[in-house]
Amino acid sequence: MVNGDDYEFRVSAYNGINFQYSNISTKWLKKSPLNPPPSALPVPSNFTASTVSSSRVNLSWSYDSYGQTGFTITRIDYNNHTIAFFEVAGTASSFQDTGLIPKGSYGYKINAINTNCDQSHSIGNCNSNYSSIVTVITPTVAIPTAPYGLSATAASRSQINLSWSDNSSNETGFIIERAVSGGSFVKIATTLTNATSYQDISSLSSGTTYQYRICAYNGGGNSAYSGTVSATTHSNKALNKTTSASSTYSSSYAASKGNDGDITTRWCASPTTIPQWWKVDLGSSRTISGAEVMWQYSGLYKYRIETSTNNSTWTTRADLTNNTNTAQTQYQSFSTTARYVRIYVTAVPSGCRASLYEFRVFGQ
Ligand SMILES: [Ca+2]
Repeated sequence: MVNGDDYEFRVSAYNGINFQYSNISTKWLKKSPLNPPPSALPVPSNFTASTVSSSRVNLSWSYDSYGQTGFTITRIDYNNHTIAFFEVAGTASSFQDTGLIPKGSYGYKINAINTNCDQSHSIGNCNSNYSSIVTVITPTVAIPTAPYGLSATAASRSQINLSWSDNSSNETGFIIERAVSGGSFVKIATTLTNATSYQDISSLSSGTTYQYRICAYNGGGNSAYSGTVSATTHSNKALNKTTSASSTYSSSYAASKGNDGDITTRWCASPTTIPQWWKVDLGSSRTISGAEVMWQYSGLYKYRIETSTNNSTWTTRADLTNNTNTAQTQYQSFSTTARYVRIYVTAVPSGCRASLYEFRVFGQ
């Protein structure tokens, strides 16, 4: 006999002369489930619940592939009454329950289901038993409202300033997150209550675009994120731009060697006498946040960094004529808008000429 086929039966008595059939009785074989699970579905394991905020609980569990089509999750109250019911895909291993209230007491249980299983003719293995109930209590404090209006502005080659609007009255502070080139966001700082700005000076590279997002936080959890914004740190605007100098030792030490991006080539003045100067035309008016010189030697160079908008009137932006720093590379921070930048050398180490490997002007 074949599973599910119909069969008819009749009987008769006989004595070798006459016989007569009984009525026909139709019977069928009991159908097994159409797509029965290979065996009874086991109960999901490692079922845990953890509070994320005063309104959200994260659930997770472990399950291999047993032919399940989904899981049902039941939220229950402290009287073991079901107050919500969720069904998730058979491939899921986590679920976020939202819309909860602060200081709420919740319990959860889960089971695996197989909706392909023929329930009407089940041999009893369609769904697994329920897991044990796990319980949580959400934090007392309501999560803060998300900040808005986040903006990011590059202030220099190594600083980006953030500002935003505080939209919550119960935050402990704000969490600042940063990403580079579409990478993952990483928390870089937390602020105090009511903060509306932050200066990021943590290991930024020049000419690099950074993305930022922020959220408010308190004991109840984190708010939603603000929108994502980005800013690019100032880059070297002097690279390969037109240069000139007070004198040149030889064509091998031309003024253009001072901004060719090569730290093995340098400008060198002709005489050992000072003063000497080297300047660059940025090509157009630029917002400038600082300049960096890499001298030929570590030693005591004294100098001024000057800017001009017309190549004739010069304004001192950094006065190092009383310099005591003997580092080979020196960065000076200043803020202006100009097209021409000049380094005016007033003293060099004994026996040396005015000579620099690279001069960089950082701006937008
Ligand atoms: Ca060079």
